[in-house]
Amino acid sequence: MSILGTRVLRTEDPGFLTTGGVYTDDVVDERLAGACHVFFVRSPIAHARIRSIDVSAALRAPGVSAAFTGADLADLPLLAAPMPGMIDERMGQPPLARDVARFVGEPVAVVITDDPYQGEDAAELVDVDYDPLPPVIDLAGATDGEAGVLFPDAGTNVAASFGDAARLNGDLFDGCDVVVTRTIVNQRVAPAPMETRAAAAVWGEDGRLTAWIPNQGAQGTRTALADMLGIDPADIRVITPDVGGAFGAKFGADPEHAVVCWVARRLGRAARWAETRNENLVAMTHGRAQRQTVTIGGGRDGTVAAYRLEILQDAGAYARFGAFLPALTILMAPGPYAFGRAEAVGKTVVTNTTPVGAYRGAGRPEATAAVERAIDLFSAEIGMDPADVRRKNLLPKFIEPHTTAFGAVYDSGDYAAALEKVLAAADYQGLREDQAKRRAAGDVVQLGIGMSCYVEITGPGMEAGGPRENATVEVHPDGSGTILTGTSPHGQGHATVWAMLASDELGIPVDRITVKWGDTDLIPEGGGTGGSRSLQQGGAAVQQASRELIDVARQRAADELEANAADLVFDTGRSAFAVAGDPEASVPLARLAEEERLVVRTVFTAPGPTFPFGAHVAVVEVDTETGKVVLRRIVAVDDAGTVINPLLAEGQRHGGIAQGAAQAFLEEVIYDADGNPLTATFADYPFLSATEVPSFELADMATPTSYNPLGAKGIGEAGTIGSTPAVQNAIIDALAHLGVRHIDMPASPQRVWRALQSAPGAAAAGSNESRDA
Ligand code: MCN
Repeated sequence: MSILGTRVLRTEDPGFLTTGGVYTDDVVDERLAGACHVFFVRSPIAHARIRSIDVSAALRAPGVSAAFTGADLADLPLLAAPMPGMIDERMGQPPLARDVARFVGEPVAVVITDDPYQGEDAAELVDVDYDPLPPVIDLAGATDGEAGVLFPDAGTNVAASFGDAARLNGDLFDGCDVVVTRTIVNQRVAPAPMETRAAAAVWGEDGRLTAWIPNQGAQGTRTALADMLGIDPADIRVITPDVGGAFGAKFGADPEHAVVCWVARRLGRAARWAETRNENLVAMTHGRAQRQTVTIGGGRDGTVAAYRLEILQDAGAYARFGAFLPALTILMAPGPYAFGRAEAVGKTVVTNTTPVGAYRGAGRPEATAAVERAIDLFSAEIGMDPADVRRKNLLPKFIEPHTTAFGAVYDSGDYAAALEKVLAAADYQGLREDQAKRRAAGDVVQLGIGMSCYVEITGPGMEAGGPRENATVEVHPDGSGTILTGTSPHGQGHATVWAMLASDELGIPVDRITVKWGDTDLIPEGGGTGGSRSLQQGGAAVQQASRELIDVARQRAADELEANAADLVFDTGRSAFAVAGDPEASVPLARLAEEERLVVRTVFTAPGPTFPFGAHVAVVEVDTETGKVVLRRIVAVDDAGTVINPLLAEGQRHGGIAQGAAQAFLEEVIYDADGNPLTATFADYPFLSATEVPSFELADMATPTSYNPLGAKGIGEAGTIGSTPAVQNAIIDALAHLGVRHIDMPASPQRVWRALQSAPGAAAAGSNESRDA
């Protein structure tokens, strides 16, 4: 019987729960003996010319062996956005600031000490003469360049444009009874992984670099390091220790990682670095950071005729992956809806804030948040139940690929079924009745019901011929197995699921299969883990390699049993080949590995990305006197095709939902007008904890994809995408009867309270005027 689809417990957990993980800062290796420690001196000013840096006092401090500034690393290339041609490459990030510091937290120098704790004191003795320049913090100011042009060579603050805003269709909303438009904020958030960034680096006598770095794919980290150090990737070995969360922000490598490697080479000594939480909050890339203008129009019967999305993306101080996010948002702009007409454009600008990068969902949650808010605004305007408006506009079920106006090819979907399922699971009718009672009674604490429908893209790939991943499967003479994978789990449980997939084919118990990743000398190629690509590509590769291994073994078994290969059956129960009709004539798989290694490496290529979808309902209580929001329920349908391990898939949904809900009502990175971060500690950044969320109610739905033999789509980001707009819509819904139409995220008590203060009181939803905070 197949174990696929069963709740196999995570094989990773006994280790984590007993001896604990080995994170980069814990790595013990003789090559790292006597390592020096790197501490970064970071700019306290958002925008300043660096007149001079004097490290002499720091060099006299206890334990300090060296100090370096941007001038020492002036030969190294800039860290550019990974999309050449699309993003202005002059806006790349130097390893250490050269003449200009561009955000609070930007590394401007390093001090090198013998003891890790000496660095912070010594760094204070580095005397940097800053000549403050006017900062550009506000997005609107950044666009027109009035506040200043941050990269004079570029002559503009615009790092990238997606579509031509000047050529938007002036007739798009012709014939609509109702048109609603609003600018909404998809605020900047911090990834805040439990393990902050770190690195350990040493150069061998052969001139090769070995670097231990927490990352989402050692191969991508190797490429990024090679680019930043200007050396051949073949001269780098990246090793990935345990990773304590990444959420998109540990893809590739950051300037700090390159600096640590550079220091190790320069000093001929191993070097280590582990950042503080404060550094992590100001210097690791942030996520989201979009200002969106949605316009939606249609008939009073609820049919949406036209939708427009205009995106202004904050890239932060340097154009890194964040600069590219609008492209993903535009791709998914109409979501699961069959709008008659739709258009979307985007523009990315640089500001004097922390660079923006990928954060769980990267561009797709922003698309969903925009369209789901637009649908609710439209529903309120025409006075129709938002569930009915969604019902009217969702694409009908399809099993053959559907191409959208934005060029996305949705593989399969049944969006209306997901919506009906979640409404039934939530008892939507009952909730509305409860809400009506509280409204009639004028309760201080009102009930809000919000929903979202979404479709997202997982496993996107730039590779010609289709996204792909490799796997190597080996069976050993003792009956155990080893898998090498190009994916890079950091909480997703690939060790368990990849072993399940091989076990299912080979009949080797899960606990006798070792899964390895994250060493570029052992596994030179791999796409890593991001974009929820791993199962549909990496897992599919493991299954394919296992099947190919059985083919190789079959021939060996035929020779051994002096039988025809076609007459052999493989019995997974015994992990052995037997002659059909003569089970006594058999040979175990393990024996076939005795004389010659039984190993297969394969590459699985997908025809394209897959498009998971779902629908969420959130129920909140909002205190109309204090503005406090309590999240009471989240009911979620997340259809990721065939689920291979429900325990892991549910874990991903739980984590994703919590993160997404946190964006709706808690988390936000805030800067003051001078670009000083006001959320640089966990006392100020309201990181979500278990106390703020209820137990989630997960309903099952599985529409298999034909894009891989597993039938699986990605689940790693789904929770984040569906939950944010559901919670935001619920909070606004709680106050809709008072005339509140919109509250920007996060719907903090202050924002909710302010929205209430400016609400027209008893004005019915459906008035022509929109209200917000
Ligand atoms: N799975 C399944 N059936 C499916 C889909 C997935 O059983 N139909 C299982 C997979 O086998 C795997 C897990 O669910 O064990 C997630 O698989 P997948 O959807 O392929 O996503 P990835 O493994 O590629 O994970 C990436 C995704 C992303 S992009 C971010 S960001 C994210 C996330 O995963 N960051 C995380 N989840 C995280 N979880 C933790 N603990 N930490 C992070 O940093």
